Amino acid sequence: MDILQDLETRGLINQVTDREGLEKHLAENEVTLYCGFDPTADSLHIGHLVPIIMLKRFQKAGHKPIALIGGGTGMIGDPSGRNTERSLNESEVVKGYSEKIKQQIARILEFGKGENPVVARNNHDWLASMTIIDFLRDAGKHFSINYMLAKESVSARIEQGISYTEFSYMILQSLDYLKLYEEEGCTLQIGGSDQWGNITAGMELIRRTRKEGEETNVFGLTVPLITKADGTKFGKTAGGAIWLDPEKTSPYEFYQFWLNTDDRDVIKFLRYFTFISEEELAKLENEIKTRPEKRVAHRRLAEEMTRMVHNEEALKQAQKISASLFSGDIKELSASDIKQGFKDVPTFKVETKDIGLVDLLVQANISPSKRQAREDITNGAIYINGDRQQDTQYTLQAEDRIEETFTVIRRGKKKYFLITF
Ligand code: 545
Repeated sequence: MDILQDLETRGLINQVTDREGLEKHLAENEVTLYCGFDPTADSLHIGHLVPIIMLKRFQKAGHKPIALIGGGTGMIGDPSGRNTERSLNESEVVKGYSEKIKQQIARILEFGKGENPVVARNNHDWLASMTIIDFLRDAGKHFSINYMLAKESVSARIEQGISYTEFSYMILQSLDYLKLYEEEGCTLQIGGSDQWGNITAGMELIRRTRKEGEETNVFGLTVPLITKADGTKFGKTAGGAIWLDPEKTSPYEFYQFWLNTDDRDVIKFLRYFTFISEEELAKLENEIKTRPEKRVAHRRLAEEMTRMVHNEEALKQAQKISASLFSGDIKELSASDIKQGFKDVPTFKVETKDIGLVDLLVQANISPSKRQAREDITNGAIYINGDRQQDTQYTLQAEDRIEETFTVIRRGKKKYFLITF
């Protein structure tokens, strides 16, 4: 199947500048394409995944993707899709973010690996050294104010206000497309739907800088915004965004996020984020209909995503933690597993290691009073690291400290508490 057809079937095309022309172009050429990422934060989140994976789809289809890190544009800030002016970051900060984001994209796209490897570029390399005179003469002349004002990214901000800095952003992104067109033969730029204006501005600049009669064959394509069946925003949880950085969102939390996808969204997300064929998707869809309790499709989604963004080892760990927490049998968990799995569990630090269980339950707010604590213990509601403890005289032992660090107390079926020393 040709790549555009595949993208369409997956629902991955929002807008494309010339559908027929692009189809022909892709059929006849090894096309160089790019997508840009501005280092405006220290990590990407799952809202950035669709265009990254899209680059991989083109690579698999034999084309040549470039991941562009916006080390230059990240110093300015894209007004697209935002209703307020951004605050500027120091260049050292932008540099630090660039490195982190590049690493995250590298994990997914495996820079330099395989037949037609994905390459990374950084627009700081050409934008930072451009002089203001050249900018105004060579780029600015090709943009009429009317054209720029008509762009959604600008017109949406006229009332609120927009600085000259952000107003000029589209010219910088256009210069990138021109640069990559001239130096790498790049003829396709992709991005989220918020990037349509910037992408088409770049195409315009390429056309205007050609010699008389010179043909241009450049294209733009955007991916849709991800929507959810329940109408809430994709990728946001009570705890905030789902980050790609394992320090910000642990692989276990990441795995759980996908596992908890609404039944109605699972197949759509598998289509968007994985390379699973329509044939196999039909089987997974059937699983949801016939054996929903098995959660085969949910598991597959969580598995594919965790493996792609993190790695096999992180996936195995996330699965192990999930299984232990589900069954309540946590004996096999290491301190590192516990740190991930019990991140949101109430934590209490004890002063004395050999504290009596009753005192511990009260001090850690697990039971409201000593009387209740004793009752909880004798009733069999209290578990230490997964083992029921019914002795009210029990004192914590060295063996109760997992790797000298944690003790997990469970009250009843599901209430977990973490004790540190
Ligand atoms: C810069 C120079 C270019 C081409 C593109 C750019 C970046 C572009 C932009 N893109 C967004 C972005 O988000 C921050 C990521 C790191 C924290 O602002 N002007 O950089 C997002 N993009 C991916 C998708 C997007 C877009 O990276 O295009 O739509 C989100 O899905 O918002 O020459």
